[in-house]
Amino acid sequence: MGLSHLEEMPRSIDKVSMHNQDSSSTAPASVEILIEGMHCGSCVALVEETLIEHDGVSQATVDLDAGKATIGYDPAVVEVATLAAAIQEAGYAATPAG
Ligand SMILES: [Cu+2]
Repeated sequence: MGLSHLEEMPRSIDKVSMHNQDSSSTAPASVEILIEGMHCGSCVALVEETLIEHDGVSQATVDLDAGKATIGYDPAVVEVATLAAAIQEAGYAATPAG
């Protein structure tokens, strides 16, 4: 009697997660943006801060040697072009990779 209720719960949770991609909640995406003009740790910190504080960005890692930022973001909230523009406003050339 009580057992059948317990068995139903995990199944309904599975259904919810399977349909997540179709619904309004978008899965987080990752993008790389090539950055020119960074020359020290302050530049890296500035770009990271610019990205992380931006709406829709959950994660940002900037590699000074490679000259690129790896960004975790929500495509439903912000576009890559907007993130590149934010980097440019901070004073660096930014080109989305791919
Ligand atoms: Cu610098």
